[in-house]
Amino acid sequence: MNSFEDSGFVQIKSLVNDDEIELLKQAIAEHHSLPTAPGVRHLLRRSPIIRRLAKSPAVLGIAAKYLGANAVPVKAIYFDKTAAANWYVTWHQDLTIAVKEKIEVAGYGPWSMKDDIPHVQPPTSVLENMLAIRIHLDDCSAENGAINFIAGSHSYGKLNAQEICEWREKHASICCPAERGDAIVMRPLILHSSSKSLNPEHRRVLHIEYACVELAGGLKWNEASGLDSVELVMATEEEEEEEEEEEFGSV
Ligand SMILES: O=C(O)CCC(=O)C(=O)O
Repeated sequence: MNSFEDSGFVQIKSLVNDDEIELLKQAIAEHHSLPTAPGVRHLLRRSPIIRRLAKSPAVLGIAAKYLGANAVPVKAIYFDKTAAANWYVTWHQDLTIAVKEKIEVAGYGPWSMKDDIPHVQPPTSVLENMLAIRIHLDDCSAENGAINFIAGSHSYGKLNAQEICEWREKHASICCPAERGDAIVMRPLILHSSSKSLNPEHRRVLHIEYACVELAGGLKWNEASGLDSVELVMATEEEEEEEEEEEFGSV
């Protein structure tokens, strides 16, 4: 099971270089002041540098390769596992998306709130038209909580607890260590988990989600005003963006 479409994940070596990683770390640090906080949400809105990276030819090109030319970044979140913030992530699929405003629409639910932003489970067809690119800002071995996947599990829609148990019993999992600068591309519906980190090193990951479909009934992706209007989200910070464009030129 070698292709991304079959397995549901693929690793890309050396997507981001050392200079770019330093820039990303600085950009994230501006929003991550509490060492006990496991991460930062909504980084497309918060950071022009992250937006720039998400829309850069190298990174957006990967999303476009699998989702088509309509692929746009819809969410970016950063997390780290350290001695102060360390956790085990049980086997699950990524089923929720962040939207601008709660609107009851058939096929969308249940709803929840995270960081005061409405989140909802969209229909399977939306999740099937998404992927995430996880960019590693540190080396990440099995000991510091590398992500595990069950290959092929993304092709069976939303799985209930019983089905997840069956997948775990019948299929081997694959641990995906990564080096600093590597990326792992994954479908949100793939079963994945990760262990607590067993060493005190940082294990920083920037997780950027992409989609190639509009949402139904007037719902809007929280971090993009619409599939073809990501630029509008950025318009108020255009000048800031222009300054930083130079710095991220090669990504
Ligand atoms: O990076 C990890 O430890 C797992 C993250 C995860 O489970 C997720 O993004 O849904």
